[in-house]
Amino acid sequence: MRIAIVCYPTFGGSGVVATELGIALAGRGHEVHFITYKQPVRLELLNSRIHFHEVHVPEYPLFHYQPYELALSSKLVDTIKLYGIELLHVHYAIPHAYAGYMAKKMLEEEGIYIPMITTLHGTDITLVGKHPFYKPAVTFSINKSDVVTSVSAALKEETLKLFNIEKEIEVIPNFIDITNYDTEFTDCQRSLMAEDDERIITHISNFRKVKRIPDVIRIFHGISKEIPARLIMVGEGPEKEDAEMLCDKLGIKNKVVFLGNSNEIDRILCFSDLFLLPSETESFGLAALEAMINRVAVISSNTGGIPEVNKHGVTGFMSDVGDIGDMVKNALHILKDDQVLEEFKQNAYKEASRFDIKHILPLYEAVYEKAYKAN
Ligand code: GMT
Repeated sequence: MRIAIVCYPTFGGSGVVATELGIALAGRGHEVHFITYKQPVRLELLNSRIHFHEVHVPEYPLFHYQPYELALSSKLVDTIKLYGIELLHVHYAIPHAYAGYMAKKMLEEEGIYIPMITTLHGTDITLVGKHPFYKPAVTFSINKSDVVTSVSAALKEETLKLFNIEKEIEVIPNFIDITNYDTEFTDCQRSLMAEDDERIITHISNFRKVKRIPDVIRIFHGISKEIPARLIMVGEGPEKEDAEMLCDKLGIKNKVVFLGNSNEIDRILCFSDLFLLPSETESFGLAALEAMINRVAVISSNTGGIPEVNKHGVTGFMSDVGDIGDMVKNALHILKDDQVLEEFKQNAYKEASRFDIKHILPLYEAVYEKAYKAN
């Protein structure tokens, strides 16, 4: 099949999932066209079945806001026609489903019918999408999609609760490719980051409010009062500066390293013992899954889709949002004993393998097939 994928090309989970999905689809013989404003961060183009088309938005001084949706829908129309694309898969409802629907309608005027799959990722529903300024457009574009998928059962429930949805929503969880982790890294350079007797705790996110970054720092503070430990913070975002200041205030500056954005998170996770994800809300928690497949135990909140990924008492522990004391207690239970830690690490890997791409890719191919036939 010739498939167009629209996503955010940045470090967010939705872009990562869309990119990895496209690469895997190309591996199965499909021709995949990424259409977005920048080359997605995890996209390597050394494959004749993967194409990238950049959306340009000309700057015009009269416009206070440059019309990206307009440029995207025009680019979709042109690319779909030029390459004979048969199916459009948009990741993240805002504004991709909206622009996709416009493209679909424009193409219909020319006798070209193309099915559109919309995948909901979380913040397009739980944070941004439900805002009254966006809600009518989001509801409309979800209902006008040919197939709607959501990355967790929790996100599906939330969508049905918040919006007036007439469409069936299919749950297709996020995934990882287990073949990349069959064997443990041999060049895992733990000594670069910590002393032998220190536990390594990691957090990876885009440092937005929803991630509760101060909780991450305070959980680590609690842990480091009891055992030797280091915290590695990976990512960039609006909460980063305050987090650096909080580390200074708590006197743990020399135990915390802020690495910024990284394309090599597996290299960091391979020597991590524990992953912290105390988010306010999380539709799935792809970062936790990536930690788990790297044999890292997870301490998280119990919100949204996280319970579908992190198994309480098995791969880590979950606590109520903001219950820092409970998170510290659980982290210490895992970290204080080598044998307990090893058990959690192995469980994390085993549970993560349920989300191997070989189980998930056929689910996407099945919805593509269904949408294509129904069109
Ligand atoms: O979590 C973020 O801030 C990024 C956001 C995104 O849209 O890229 O992530 C959402 O989608 C990911 C991939 O499906 C999920 O794993 C994240 O849980 C979800 N984030 C939230 O719901 C806050």
